[in-house]
Amino acid sequence: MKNNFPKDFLWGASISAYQAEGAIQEDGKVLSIADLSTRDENGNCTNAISSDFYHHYKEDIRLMGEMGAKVFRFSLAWPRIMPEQEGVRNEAGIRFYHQVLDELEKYGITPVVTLFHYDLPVTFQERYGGWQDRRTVDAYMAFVRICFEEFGGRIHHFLTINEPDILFMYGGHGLDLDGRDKWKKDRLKINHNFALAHARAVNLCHEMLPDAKVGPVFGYVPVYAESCRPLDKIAAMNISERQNHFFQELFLNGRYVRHILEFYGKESELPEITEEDEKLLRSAHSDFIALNYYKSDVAKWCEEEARAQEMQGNVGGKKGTCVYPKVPGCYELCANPYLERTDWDWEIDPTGIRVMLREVYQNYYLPILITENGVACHEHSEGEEVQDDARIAYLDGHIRECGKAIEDGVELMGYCVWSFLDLMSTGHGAYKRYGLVYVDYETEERKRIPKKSYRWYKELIENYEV
Ligand code: BGP
Repeated sequence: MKNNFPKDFLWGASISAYQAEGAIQEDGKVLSIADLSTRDENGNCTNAISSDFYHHYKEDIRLMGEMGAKVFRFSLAWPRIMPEQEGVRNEAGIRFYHQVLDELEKYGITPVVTLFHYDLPVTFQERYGGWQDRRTVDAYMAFVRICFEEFGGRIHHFLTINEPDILFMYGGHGLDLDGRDKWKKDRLKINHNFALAHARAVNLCHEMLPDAKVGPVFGYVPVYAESCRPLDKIAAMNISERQNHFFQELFLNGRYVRHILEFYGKESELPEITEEDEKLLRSAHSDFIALNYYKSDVAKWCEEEARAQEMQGNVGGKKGTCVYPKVPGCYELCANPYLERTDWDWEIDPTGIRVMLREVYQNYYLPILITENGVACHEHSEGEEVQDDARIAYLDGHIRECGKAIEDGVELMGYCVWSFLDLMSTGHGAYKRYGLVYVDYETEERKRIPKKSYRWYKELIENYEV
């Protein structure tokens, strides 16, 4: 393989706090709305222990160090750091992250940190009613200020809000605790408040930490037209503008794409956008763009007279159970005959990551960090190494395409596998496994067993080092 990767390329892996830490009510941490939305059929929090990174971080970071990781992307849990009140710190939570940073330093691993990965504390949810209320933005900023004050000397890469675009498209993670209809009505307001929170965090970071870099995280899904029929191209543009471009313009250029705002405004209440908001949104200049990539979509034209169909994701991991959406007069999605799919019906498309990198780079010309890329599999181990050749093939294919994108001229800073270890999936439970390291959920001690892909990635990082 041709080595296009620069010497200082950030090879690494990702997790998020609520999906990996467990200890959800320990040492002063309160529940988050994401904790509430991940209950099993008996009503128990399935991420109560999860991979238990909270108690295993030393072992996990040692494994990361031994793998040769240069970067670790994780999130700081707001309900651990500022659980109850604006500005009131939970010292135990803060200490935990200092200890994580100590371990990372030991192995020379750079932290890249998400400030919000879905875990709004229930305390603030109850007080303000959630992200649809602007007071939640102020509360987030109080949390962000604590993070900058406390960790600013040790963390130099911050991410503001994880995947506002995917949150808008699919909801979940506690955003729809009051029902799907209510969330649908509120989602433009929620998104507007995410954008304000993002802009304020970017500006505060530049003000308090002039040497740090800060940016948004998008979950990008490139879209192909099903055929060269001109209307299929329009359909592909329609969905791509609605799920990708709309959010990038808002978060990166501070600009609402008006006709898409109006499109979504047909079923959601429009947010109040003051002149001050507009000024603020335009004033925030990100230093880099973080992108999460898993799959691509295919779109074709959907006739006006067709019946609308909501997307029904495959949550059970049984191939072929996903139902594609139809939006009459706009687009419909369909299967890609050229691509295999995962058991959760996500298209496996290495070229798509190159498409994404080029599309985003040519619009914004900012350095890009891949903060998530990986594949979920059904896996089981009785103590032996999991032979996850499918994951190796997936990662290998995607990394090769990243190399080609660099050749195409994209400034790519680094690449993080989702996920370093098995953890709670955002919508599909703990048994949708993504990790390079297997976690045995059946045993109390949550035994770690590096998979074959861990060994493979370690070798890759070694060989790529110039
Ligand atoms: C991204 C999220 C991650 C992660 C990933 C996989 O959208 O940022 O938190 O979970 O998707 O998704 P899932 O867990 O639903 O398979």
